[in-house]
Amino acid sequence: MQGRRIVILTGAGISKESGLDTFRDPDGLWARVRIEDVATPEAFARDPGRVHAFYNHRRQTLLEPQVAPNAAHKALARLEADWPGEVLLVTQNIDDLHERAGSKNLIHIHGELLKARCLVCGGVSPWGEAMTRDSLCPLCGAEGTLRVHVVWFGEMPLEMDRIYEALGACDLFVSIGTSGNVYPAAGFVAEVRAGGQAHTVELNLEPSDGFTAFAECHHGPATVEVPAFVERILADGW
Ligand code: BV8
Repeated sequence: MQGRRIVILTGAGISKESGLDTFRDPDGLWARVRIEDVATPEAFARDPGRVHAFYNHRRQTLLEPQVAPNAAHKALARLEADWPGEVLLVTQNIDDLHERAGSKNLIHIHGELLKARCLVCGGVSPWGEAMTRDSLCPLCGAEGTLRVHVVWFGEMPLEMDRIYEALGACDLFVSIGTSGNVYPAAGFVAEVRAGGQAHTVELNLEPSDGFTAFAECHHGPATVEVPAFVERILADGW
């Protein structure tokens, strides 16, 4: 088992039991608002106030005291700490629950809710309060030029080169809490399989749209399936 490399992809399902909404569950975010109205550059250009309100509400929820990392987030941080090889965690989530659980080798492919990006200086800053059209950039002082630092539909996801390099070199790929709807992340398992040597696992509440692409699947809540899976591979590998 020495040195083998693991890549983990997580989606909104891993944060559900921490009290954060998913997107495509019956009670999810996209059941209440349309992607076209709040999660595209066109929506922001058309009605920035509406987009700010959508992310301000999610930021406020994330910062509530009862929203905390759950046993699945903590198990992944333990895996990174205890596994003898590299563990890279690629999350589609814009919350900070993986960081708060202790994960360090982490990529937010779709950005981060607790950061602001300035359209004038391009700088990215920590941002924990409501963002409005009057907000000032902490770096250049410009007014009304901030957007939340997330990747909207039609925008380039972050750190793709580093991710594809890790997918091509890994020995185990684990997909957790994602419906397999959004690309390019939904295509990562095919990328790994094209390399030929890695084992692929899905841990999800129910079979995702892409579950047949995985060599091994365990369906149930992340707080049950992820700790059990981490325990098993730390003890016996795969
Ligand atoms: C791109 C950030 C080019 C914001 C998000 C037209 C124009 C342009 C692009 C496209 C187009 N048509 C299609 C595309 C591609 C598009 C796409 O895939 N669209 C889909 C809808 C078809 N993709 C893009 O636009 C991407 N950019 O293509 O640029 C490119 C291409 C290749 C390489 C380089 C460049 C950008 C996509 C990013 C959009 N931003 N989020 C925000 O958060 O508001 S995406 C959004 O969906 C979230 O990030 C989320 O993470 C992501 C995926 O959703 P999931 O995480 O899977 O959540 P979901 O609710 O769907 O599923 C939850 C799962 O958990 C379920 O399966 C459920 O069963 C499970 N679950 C629930 N409870 C539990 C659980 N599991 C375990 N335990 C539980 N307790």
